[in-house]
Amino acid sequence: MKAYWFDNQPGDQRDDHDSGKLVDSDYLRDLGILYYRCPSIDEVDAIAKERSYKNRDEITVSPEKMGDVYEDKVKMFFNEHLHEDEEIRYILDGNGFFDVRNERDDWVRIRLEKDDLIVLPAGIYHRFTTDTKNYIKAMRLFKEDPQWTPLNRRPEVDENPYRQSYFQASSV
Ligand code: KMT
Ligand code: NI
Repeated sequence: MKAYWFDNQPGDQRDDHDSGKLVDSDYLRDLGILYYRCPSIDEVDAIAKERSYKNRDEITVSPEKMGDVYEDKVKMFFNEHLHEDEEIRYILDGNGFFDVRNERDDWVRIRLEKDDLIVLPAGIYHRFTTDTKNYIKAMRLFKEDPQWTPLNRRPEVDENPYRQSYFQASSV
């Protein structure tokens, strides 16, 4: 895992967009983001148990797996959105970026690799992309009744109660 401020430069979303300014783990914690290194599935199982996650699936995002729809999917994942539940991802192979907003609407880019597990809190605006290698395999963990629907950013979504609670809980 590596977290840094997004450079806001034009170019492919899959480029690094690394401004050179790192973001430390305390700041991620202030945003409500949890990060764990899980070298084996045992650590993932423990986190899932503690947080009452009962289900999981695996997704491979690559042109090989997705064929013609790959480019569209990658663009869709990159639409800024939030969820009314946490988003937990455990990286099984490959790489990808989660971009998360702070309260000033700056983007923090989080680069994930194999064995990284990330928990994004409900209500945080974020987006996802593969990198230039165009390959990631990830486990998605969810509770029995996942509130996974992405709510794309718009004025009504800013007023969403889960967004409001996130704002109150995060300390930046
Ligand atoms: C997401 O939440 O955008 C995804 O599930 C993308 C693939 S998982 C790394
Ligand atoms: Ni999401």
